[in-house]
Amino acid sequence: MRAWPHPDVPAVPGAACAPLLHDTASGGLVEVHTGDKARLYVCGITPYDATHIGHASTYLAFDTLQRMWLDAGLDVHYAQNITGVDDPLLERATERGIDWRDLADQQIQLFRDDMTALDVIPPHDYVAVTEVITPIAEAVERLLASGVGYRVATPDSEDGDDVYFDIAAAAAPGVWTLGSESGYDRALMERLSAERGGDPDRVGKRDPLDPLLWRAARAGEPRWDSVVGAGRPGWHIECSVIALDHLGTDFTVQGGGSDLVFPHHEMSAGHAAALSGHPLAAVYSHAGMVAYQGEKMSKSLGNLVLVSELRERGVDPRAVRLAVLAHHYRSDWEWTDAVLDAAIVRIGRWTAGFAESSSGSPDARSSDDVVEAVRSALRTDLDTPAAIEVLDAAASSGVDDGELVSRAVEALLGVRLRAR
Ligand code: 5CA
Ligand code: ZN
Repeated sequence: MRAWPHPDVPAVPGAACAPLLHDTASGGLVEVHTGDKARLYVCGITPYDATHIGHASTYLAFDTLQRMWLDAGLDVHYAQNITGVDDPLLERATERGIDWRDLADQQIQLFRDDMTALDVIPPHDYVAVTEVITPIAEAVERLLASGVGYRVATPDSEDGDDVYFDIAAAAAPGVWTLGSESGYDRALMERLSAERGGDPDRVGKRDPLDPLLWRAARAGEPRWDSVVGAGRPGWHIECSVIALDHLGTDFTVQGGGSDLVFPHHEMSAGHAAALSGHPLAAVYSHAGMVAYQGEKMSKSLGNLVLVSELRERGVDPRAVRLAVLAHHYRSDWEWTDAVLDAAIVRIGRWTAGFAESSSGSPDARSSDDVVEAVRSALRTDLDTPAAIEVLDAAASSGVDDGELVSRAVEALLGVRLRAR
């Protein structure tokens, strides 16, 4: 699938090194050992109500990570999926009386336009699940053959039975066992499984937490013929197969919002381990949830602030970006008009503060030092609020090389201050 255009990312002189990142699996900050390459997978949208500020915030978190890697001179390979067929998308299309494929196409295009406006670096591989049904079905077949997949009687389908993943059979200590990514206890897993697309009450499963690998076709639902029968893939196997096909095993970072820690990333890691014998990723990284009007911004609640609506209102996309970056990516925070207003003011101050070099002024700071302080803040788990604080202070005192600081702001925070 076509992604979107690559923004300019200027090179910044000076020494740079790759960031330390919080890893959900180990619970601490880790130095990601990458050699000269970094491989990143970030879970993409389910295209039925894109792009709200919560989505934008998650993609901006991993954009900051990628910018730090590029600054450190690493060769980055980034893959992202599109969950182009899934129950909520089908339900929304039915509600609106349109074909689910048309709804997905519209929303994917809106997402591309929003990511372009926000200067988010595109993935190299942008893959819709609908493009890779065959390799996914083949992976399910391999799991069935190895005894990690099993069929559950599905009387409401005329096309065979659903296939589930046997968590216990897949356990491989040191590679993956239930909880090795999330660290959650069983009670929490059961609650989250029920809330986030699982079906713990499905009769015939070996363990209530076993996730769906393949859904046998039901009347009126999208279906593909495949080696495991007619139907469509489960959710987690989609990301495992796309990630393995494009990045291989043991890639650097698996990312997404914290609502994906369980079951999605836990089970994606489990499926990948069962398919490959290796861990999916070295680090599991999660962005906090953005709320609006007191609750998590979500399509199902409908409390959305859409990037496209802000753009239509004439809001500067750079301000949207900076408003998001004013929050640490791992924190949960709330979008308000005040957050946006503060970012608009900040862009004005930075533009004025770094428009010229104030080398004659006694208070002017060394731009080299400012850039190093920004890098150092970002190096510690992508601390964008700390980087912004450094830049606020530098914009008020003046700097000896405004062009250098503007260049660093554009490269590392993705906010262009210089006129082209
Ligand atoms: N298609 C799946 C992932 S395979 C999915 O979760 N799609 S989504 O459209 O619901 O979300 C896209 C990304 O935005 C995910 O990484 C999700 O964790 C993140 N996200 C969703 N809501 C929020 C929110 N309120 N705040 C921060 N991130 C969010
Ligand atoms: Zn995913």
